[in-house]
Amino acid sequence: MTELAAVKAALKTQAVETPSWAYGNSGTRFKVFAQPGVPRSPREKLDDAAQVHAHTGAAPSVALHIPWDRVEDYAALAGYAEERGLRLGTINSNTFQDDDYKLGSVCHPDATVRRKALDHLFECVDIMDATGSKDLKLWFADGTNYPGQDDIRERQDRLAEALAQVYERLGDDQRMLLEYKFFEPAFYTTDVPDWGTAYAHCLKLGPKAQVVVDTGHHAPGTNIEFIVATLLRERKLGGFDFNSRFYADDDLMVGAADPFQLFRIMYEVIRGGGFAPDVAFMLDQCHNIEAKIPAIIRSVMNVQEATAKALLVDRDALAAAQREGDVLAANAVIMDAYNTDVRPLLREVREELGLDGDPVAAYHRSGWAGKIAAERVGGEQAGWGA
Ligand code: LRH
Ligand code: MN
Ligand code: MN
Repeated sequence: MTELAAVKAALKTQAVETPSWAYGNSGTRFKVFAQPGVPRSPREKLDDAAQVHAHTGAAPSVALHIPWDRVEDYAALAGYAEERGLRLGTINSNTFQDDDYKLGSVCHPDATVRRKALDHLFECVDIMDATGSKDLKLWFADGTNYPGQDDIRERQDRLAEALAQVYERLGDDQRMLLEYKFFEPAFYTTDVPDWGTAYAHCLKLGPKAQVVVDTGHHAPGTNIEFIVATLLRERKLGGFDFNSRFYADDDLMVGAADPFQLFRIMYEVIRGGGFAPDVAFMLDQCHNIEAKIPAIIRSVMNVQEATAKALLVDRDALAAAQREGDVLAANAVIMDAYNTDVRPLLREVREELGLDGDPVAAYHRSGWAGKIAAERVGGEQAGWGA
């Protein structure tokens, strides 16, 4: 196989999971701008996700968020997804929207609240059993706002206890992905603020516990690719929540704010052997002002473009320059790959898969946007937090 054929073959295997909540209405705490045609149910979210997959060929699974996607029969929902060429992916737990969770969930000082949170996590594993989902994503809004509010160390003990119980409940082919975030909604301490804390918990728990890197969850200037390289080296990188940020947890389209950073991350993924099914590439985004379905298509394409550039890095030339200590030559190898226009290559890849070379244009031509705007009138529109 020529080198270019190998790059194309790798690109054809890439799958990016899209989040159910990205299809629904979302906004900031200031305003949610409703859009016409937004899904009114988990099934309609899957209908939209099927459009993204149909035009990209690279988004075969959809992450659910419980309770936002609560349904009576999860196995039936999985069947509905399958009929549309999709599968249900990661189950995201939600222990942050009840009044009971004001002081935390699994780290709460009161054992009854901790129990309630734990029961929710068990329910999420039950849902995974019904849907065939492999991954449980855990993000906790737990933390404190004021020094002295609670005991930092004891909160870690409570967290460890809850995680251990969930770990016990996992089946052989199920994993838990622990997501960190340095602040928000808590502002003084966060109980899982960084990759080190997540890693320490996952290491104790065992191989089914892995760290998930949400690219929007770091302090400005953080070298995320270094974290990725380290976690992969320790076999503890479970996956990504991709999005991009200018300020804090902006949840904007991945690769929009800093495509160079996304490329650097993807290079470390490939370098570390993470371009494999056990590292989950997921989006965690909200499309507050832009049309949602084409924005998700664009996001998938942005991941593909960063990946194509990372695959094009001349690893032999890079290694040679690094061995010789030729700083400029090594950097030039990286920049040459980054500066390559990979859009024609990706167009070819899509056409070889029988798809339109331009997924956004194909979506606009399909008439889907007009169809859902006409059909989905009335009823509650699903959204972030609905
Ligand atoms: C937290 C987070 C986490 C949640 C999602 C809605 O900021 O990134 O992944 O589940 O947002
Ligand atoms: Mn996330
Ligand atoms: Mn987030």
